[in-house]
Amino acid sequence: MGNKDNTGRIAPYHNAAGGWGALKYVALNLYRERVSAGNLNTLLSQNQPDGFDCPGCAWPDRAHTSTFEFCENGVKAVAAEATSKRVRPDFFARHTVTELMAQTDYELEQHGRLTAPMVYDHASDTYQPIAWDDAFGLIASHLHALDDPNQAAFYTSGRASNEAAFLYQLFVRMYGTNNFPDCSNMCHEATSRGLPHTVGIGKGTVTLDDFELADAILIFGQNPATNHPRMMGELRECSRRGAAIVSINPLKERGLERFQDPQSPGEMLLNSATRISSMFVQPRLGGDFALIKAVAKRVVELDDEALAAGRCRILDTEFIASHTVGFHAFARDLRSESWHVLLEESGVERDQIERLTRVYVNSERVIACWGMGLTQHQNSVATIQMLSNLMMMRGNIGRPGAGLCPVRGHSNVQGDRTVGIDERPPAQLLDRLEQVFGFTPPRAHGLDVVATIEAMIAGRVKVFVGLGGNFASATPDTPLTWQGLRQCALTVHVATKLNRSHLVHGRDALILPTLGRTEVDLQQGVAQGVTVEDSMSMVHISFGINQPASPALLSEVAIVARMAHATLGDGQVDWLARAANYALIRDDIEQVFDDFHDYNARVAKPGGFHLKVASRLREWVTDSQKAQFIVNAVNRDTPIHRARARHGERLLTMMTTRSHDQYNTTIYGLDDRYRGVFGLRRVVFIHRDDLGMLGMRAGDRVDITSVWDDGVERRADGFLLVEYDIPRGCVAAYYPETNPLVPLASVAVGAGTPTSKSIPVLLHPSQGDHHA
Ligand SMILES: Nc1nc2c(c(=O)[nH]1)N[C@H]1C(S)=C(S)[C@@H](COP(=O)(O)OP(=O)(O)OC[C@H]3O[C@@H](n4cnc5c(=O)[nH]c(N)nc54)[C@H](O)[C@@H]3O)O[C@H]1N2
Ligand SMILES: Nc1nc2c(c(=O)[nH]1)N[C@H]1C(S)=C(S)[C@@H](COP(=O)(O)OP(=O)(O)OC[C@H]3O[C@@H](n4cnc5c(=O)[nH]c(N)nc54)[C@H](O)[C@@H]3O)O[C@H]1N2
Ligand SMILES: [Mo]
Repeated sequence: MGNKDNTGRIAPYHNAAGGWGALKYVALNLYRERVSAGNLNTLLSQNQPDGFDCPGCAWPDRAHTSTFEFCENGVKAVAAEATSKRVRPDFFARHTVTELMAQTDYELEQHGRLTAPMVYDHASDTYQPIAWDDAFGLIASHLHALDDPNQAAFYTSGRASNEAAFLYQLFVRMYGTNNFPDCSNMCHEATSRGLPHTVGIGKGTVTLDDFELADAILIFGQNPATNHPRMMGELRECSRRGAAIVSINPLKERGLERFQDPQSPGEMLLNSATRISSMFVQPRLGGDFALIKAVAKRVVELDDEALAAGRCRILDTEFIASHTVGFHAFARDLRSESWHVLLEESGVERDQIERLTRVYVNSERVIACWGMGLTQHQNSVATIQMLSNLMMMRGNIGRPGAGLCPVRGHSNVQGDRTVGIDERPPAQLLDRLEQVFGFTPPRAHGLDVVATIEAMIAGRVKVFVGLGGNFASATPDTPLTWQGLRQCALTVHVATKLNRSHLVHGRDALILPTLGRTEVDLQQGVAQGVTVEDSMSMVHISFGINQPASPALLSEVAIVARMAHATLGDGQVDWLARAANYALIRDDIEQVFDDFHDYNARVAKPGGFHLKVASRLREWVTDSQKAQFIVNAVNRDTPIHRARARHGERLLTMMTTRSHDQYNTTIYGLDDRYRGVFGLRRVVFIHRDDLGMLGMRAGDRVDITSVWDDGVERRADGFLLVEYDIPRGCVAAYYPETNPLVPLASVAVGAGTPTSKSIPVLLHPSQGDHHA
């Protein structure tokens, strides 16, 4: 992945997030992508009632019913799709795959939109054009040649629409497997697996309206100024009306301090800004479980005191009595928990815990938001359940202005799971598929992302199909993953842009270019809309408006339908009829999922509709029919603890995170404005005293190795040290460059998520010359 970016500049950022800086970068991106005048209009149709859903993030928007909402990183996502640059067959003729492998992810992205289906040719080491029918024929022949359908795996990235995802899961289950590795396995899986045990549903319980009523908003492990910029507008309003906003994050994210709203003429002209966080708590990486447990312990103690003094109770005793089970065991566990352990493991001082507890108990209505900072650790499931416990103690679930708010990433990652992309499908879903479509779906659970890679390496998975995404770069343990992909008999990628996964290929390989969400999707002369579900369970329809990047592109729905048709024929399902009219797929979805009743009629209304979330209504779909308090102990024997016992304080915990100029593995530019990094990506953020401890200085270059017990050397070389406000013992760097350091076997208990925010690492003075 090259080290060509090590020539940048480090300059701390002192302004508010957003503001003129955001506008400047928007202009820069539109220029870089050479977005044509016609396509510029696209930006005004983003998230409009009759426009398209922003392919950026899953944060909901009021604009689907009202006015244009401006978002710097939304513009970048749209510009990346609306670019006038093209990768045509002659580009592939001019560059061998080996040559392209030498380019960075940034360079690959810059070539523009894919225009024609391509097949890999061994003799020339190039991709060559192939007719669509021949491409589908090749897929079908590979799938037919397998001894067992479980030798194929079907990946989904969270941009796929409900229609594409539903058809895909139907095809794959009819073919005979539940192997659905999914980007969410690396993302909010701990939320989706953890919450059902406590509140019954693995989704958030709030809507945007709740933000107008909340007295406090706790933001755990999330960087909205970069990853969900539209959330900043909401936080700005909350802050202005006096709500407390607490950021719980090891990194002192500048973007969470102050925000200048590019949509507020007043703020822009006066160059003023709104303070966002009223309090900043910096736990050590992975310390949130202990921190939340400590706050819960204080809540019980304060309630004991209130009870003894005859004051108003701190616990919501009514909610606990009528809606929950397990409180007594939970409270007993909290009372016996050691303060020493909680302080040491959280890395947070006692008086900070006290202040955080006071904010929590003094607020009538609290919303807890969280992102990847909670989900990508070994103890993620337990952490999210502890947060749910804490919220339940004061009845902060299923009440106006209060609730759980997991903030999802990809714009339709939540919808994809809703409509059946699930390697562990509930029996109820399979029963319904069986009834409606008259086939026997496979019952055995399938492979998630990490298990798919393991199975490829072991030769048990031989065909890989990716509906979007960039599997080779997004996944952990890069050299091992690449070995697995290269051992495959066939790799297929449905994509809009060239990426690493197309170059790290199987014996046979296909690149199938597709329409983006911003583009008109005409089927038999009729424009088709696709539906998506945002992070707050709002479902709405999206219509593209730009001309397709190439006349040869097929929609994702069409690609899935024709792949299914070529493989299974049309005996049971008329695939091609569905590709010709997506409303038929929505009718199918309605038949399988009761909550989608009157689907076509309800998405036709501006703003769409809210999918029922039972926990929001205080209906608990758990075994006990109640919300369940869950006891979990602090784990003091994690890989990090064991590595530290071996290496002492030189052992650091590393998080991998996003810069301001990237969308996951897509690198738009080389700046991370709010963190003060310009023109480079290979950096490690580190505490000043850790620099001293290591005998190093800011500006030194280091090589990084990770510590794991399987004898494999994992390394990433040539990183610049940047002094930063981050707890001692913790460091941060960008993904995907650091993915070679994440051991494949290091996953969240109960969710299988790679622990990409707690990697045990050692830093070494750099050996090589990493300048280009
Ligand atoms: N522009 C842009 N938008 C995006 C994306 C993008 O790449 N670019 N990606 C999309 C996707 S798929 C997702 S999932 C989301 C990701 O959005 P986020 O959830 O914001 O993901 P990250 O950037 O990985 O950073 C998470 C934050 O968690 C903090 N953190 C790390 N470890 C810990 C910890 O142990 N405890 C706590 N409390 N905090 C911690 C980091 O300092 C960082 O501020 O954004 C989506 N939106
Ligand atoms: N170390 C580390 N690893 C991580 C993370 C981390 O924080 N740290 N985060 C994880 C998370 S949260 C996630 S969600 C995953 C992301 O994993 P993925 O979803 O697999 O990766 P992306 O980079 O979002 O995929 C980008 C590619 O999608 C294709 N694409 C874009 N738009 C479309 C479209 O409309 N249709 C189709 N078919 N293709 C399209 C383009 O070709 C582009 O190159 O990465 C995970 N990996
Ligand atoms: Mo994600």
